[in-house]
Amino acid sequence: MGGDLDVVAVGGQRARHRLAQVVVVLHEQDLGVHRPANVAAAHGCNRVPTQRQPRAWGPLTPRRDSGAPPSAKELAVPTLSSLSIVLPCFNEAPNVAAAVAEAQAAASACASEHEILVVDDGSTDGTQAVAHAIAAADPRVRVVVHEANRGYGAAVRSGFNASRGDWVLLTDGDLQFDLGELSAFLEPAADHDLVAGFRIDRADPLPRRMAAHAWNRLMRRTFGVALRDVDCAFKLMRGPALRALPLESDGAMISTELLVRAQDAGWRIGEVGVHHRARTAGEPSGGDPAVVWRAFRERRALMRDLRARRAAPASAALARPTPS
Ligand SMILES: Nc1nc2c(ncn2[C@@H]2O[C@H](COP(=O)(O)OP(=O)(O)O)[C@@H](O)[C@H]2O)c(=O)[nH]1
Ligand SMILES: [Mg+2]
Repeated sequence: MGGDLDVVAVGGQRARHRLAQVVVVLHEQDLGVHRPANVAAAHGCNRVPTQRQPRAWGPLTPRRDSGAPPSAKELAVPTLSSLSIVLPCFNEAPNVAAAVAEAQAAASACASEHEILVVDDGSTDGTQAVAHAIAAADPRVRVVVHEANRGYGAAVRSGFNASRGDWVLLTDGDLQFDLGELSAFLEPAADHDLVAGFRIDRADPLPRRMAAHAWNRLMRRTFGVALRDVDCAFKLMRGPALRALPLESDGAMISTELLVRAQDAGWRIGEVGVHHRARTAGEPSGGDPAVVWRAFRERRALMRDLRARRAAPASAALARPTPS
């Protein structure tokens, strides 16, 4: 498919008989993204062709009666060679130990080798001390420290830079995802470079969900991001290619930037439906006005940067990932 963006989306819906996930296939012409002509449209008149609804072609991975996701072994899918799980944390002292434990369990089930990277983004609630205590007892856990808070994007980038795995899973340190669902990402990972989660039942208040809906639409129109849940913090990516991406955002814009640069580099991108839990401890700040304002500022910066890069000679383009 040289140079194509062949997006396979593995979706999920809470059906009456528990979850029955569906696999859908989109083709580049459905998405209207990634081609220079569309890029020009995105920046010239601020819109790209509208994404058509994905087409379903079959059921996949029903959940067990217990409601727990099936393991990689039950699904009979190959595990990953090595996996780094990146957990950005800002004031997550009540959550970080359980988040690491859940990440360990998911990584052990889905990868031959793994490491867990806790990125403490200048927390003031003792997150760092908890993380260091866990790391002292387990060499597979590493702590990356920002002395002062630098923002979600900066924390994500520090985690990516420190990672060493053939694969990297980005998720949050606040326990809002069921990392057992990583098993559903393994099959699409075989022929994709990035498998992104999308939240089936987002457990956030209505105003937050409405804002997210508007933001997703804006990201689609501005950048041609062809995914339905841009900010979902459940993304599995090929490590070497990820570490070569020139990411710059320090705030929440990092999620869009990651997807746009991956699309531009010709990554094959898929989607998997994941469940979302309400936060039970700590404070969410993803919807804070300062975070949103920073994201809009970084959106403008990303538009400028993309315009310059896309006008540069083709030799400056990033190499497409090579399957490991
Ligand atoms: N919002 C925010 N989150 C950060 C920051 N640095 C790291 N994080 C982590 O990023 C994840 C998502 O943050 P959260 O406030 O839960 O965002 P939300 O789920 O979108 O409301 C959590 O694990 C945070 O601890 C930061 O500066 N701001
Ligand atoms: Mg959260």
